[in-house]
Amino acid sequence: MEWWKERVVYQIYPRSFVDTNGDGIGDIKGIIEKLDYLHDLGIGILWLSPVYASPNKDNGYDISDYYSIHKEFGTMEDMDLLIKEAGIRDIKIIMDLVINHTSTEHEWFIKSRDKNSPYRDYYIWRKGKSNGKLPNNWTSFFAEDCWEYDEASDEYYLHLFAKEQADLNFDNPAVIKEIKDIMTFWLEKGIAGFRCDVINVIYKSSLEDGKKKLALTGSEYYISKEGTHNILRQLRKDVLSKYDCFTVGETVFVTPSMGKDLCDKAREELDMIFSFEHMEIDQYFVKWFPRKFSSKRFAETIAKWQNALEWNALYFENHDQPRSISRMIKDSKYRQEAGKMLATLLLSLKGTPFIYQGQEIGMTNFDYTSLDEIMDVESKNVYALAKKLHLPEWYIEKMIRKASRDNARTPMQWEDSLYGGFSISKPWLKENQNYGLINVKSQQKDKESILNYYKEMIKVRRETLPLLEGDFKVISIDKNLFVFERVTKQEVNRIYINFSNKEHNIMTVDGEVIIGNYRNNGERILGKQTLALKAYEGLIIKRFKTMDK
Ligand code: ISL
Ligand code: CA
Repeated sequence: MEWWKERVVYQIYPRSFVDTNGDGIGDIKGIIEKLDYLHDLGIGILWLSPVYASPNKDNGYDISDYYSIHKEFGTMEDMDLLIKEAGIRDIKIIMDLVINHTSTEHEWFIKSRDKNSPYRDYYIWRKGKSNGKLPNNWTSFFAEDCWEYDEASDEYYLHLFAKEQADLNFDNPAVIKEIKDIMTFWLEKGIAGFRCDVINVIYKSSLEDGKKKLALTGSEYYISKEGTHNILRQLRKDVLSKYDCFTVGETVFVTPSMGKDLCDKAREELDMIFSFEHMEIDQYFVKWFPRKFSSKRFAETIAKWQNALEWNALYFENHDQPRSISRMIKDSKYRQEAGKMLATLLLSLKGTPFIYQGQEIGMTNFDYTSLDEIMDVESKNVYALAKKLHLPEWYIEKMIRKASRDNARTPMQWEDSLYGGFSISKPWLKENQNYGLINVKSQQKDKESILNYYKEMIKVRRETLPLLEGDFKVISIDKNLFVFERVTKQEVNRIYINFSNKEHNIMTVDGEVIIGNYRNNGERILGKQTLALKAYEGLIIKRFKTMDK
């Protein structure tokens, strides 16, 4: 089995992880300081959200130099030391590869403003329509149109995200060559692969007007086009295949069949993908139209993707999503049990699990008191748009509280001291006030904590073959219960997940408890019997050989 299938990944959002020099911004030295913590947790791979030079219009997802480290995060020496120190602890590092766009402060873009520069064609420049309108009717991911006017040449450039993030032109072989060089540079430094940002939208097959939609008008011309597949195969063949590394693609609006085309082994494109369908359970079409979270739909969606792909990238949280406990758990009284239940589920599915910083202690959504405390560019654009549409203030506030990306970006809560131990100064984004209740230090001391459960569950996953490589099989999905199995020729593990704050009776199988948030490991359950699953219980039972089907 490939090493990237066996290991558990931990995503670091460097800005909010640990600040060592007191400027209120997390840094690379801070990550080095916590390597022992991560090793102890059982982490085998780190994914760093972008640490490259960037004017930070989108917190590093707007890169101005792929070959240097953001000053606020430290130096290239710090980065080299991080790779080395992680290696000593057998932790591999993957970088965020953001290539759909660069910052408009990238040297390429600055030069490309000149019509006669060879860099002009690195980006997508177009004349406006003859009636004075934009080159097309596309809308961006961040609640704006997709074109920005440049007076000097009387043309517009395309940006699918913020206007300071200009889309690269992947019809230009020189751009692909640049990307290969960037990848090689980092792989030579010893990193172990890439998380490829919005990778399934990089190639635009046409710039015609799109069919008008509630969001992302024009997306039929760039979601998972053949051009993207070609580029992925090239990057694989010419660069990635020469290293012991892997890729995980962030792929927006993919269906299972598109997903298969992007990461099926035989196609030699990506190794796995982050799909989004299970993150859309509590929304209508776009996240700004919330609906009730349904654990049944959640389980069905997970099962659908488990069955569709050979190997999934498993995640319930990242730097763009609300915190899973705030989002999926109705009864906050059970925060601890529910946090462990979610850990049981995440780490027993088939695929490579990704844990986002703070998830392992059950951090919750941002508890800001005023919209002025929100920093994210997406939230700000949505606010402006909602205002323009005359939506009432209370409704805008409600939308942002529920879906803002800042929910997951508040500083990591290390201990019960000022600013949660993240920094000695006021953090760049306000800390969640519940750091006294939820922090690493107190959970390390508490045997029953979510943190210690994650640690144990990671160990169990590593040591239990069916959880690593077994087939996935649904047993039942109903309103609150998700029951499935992981099956190898030698062993069957059955997983029970209770998504409600009530007890539920189930018929068990004959077996032994591997792990659970209420029961002792090794406890035996003999003979088929009724068992009352407790509120938010997660339980894995190893079935005995004398199996009653
Ligand atoms: O969170 C989202 C909007 O509600 C997503 O659509 C998100 O923008 C999308 O998943 C792309 O995300 C990635 O690329 C963006 C960056 O802002 C995100 O942080 C990154 O994860 C542009 O680079
Ligand atoms: Ca700092």
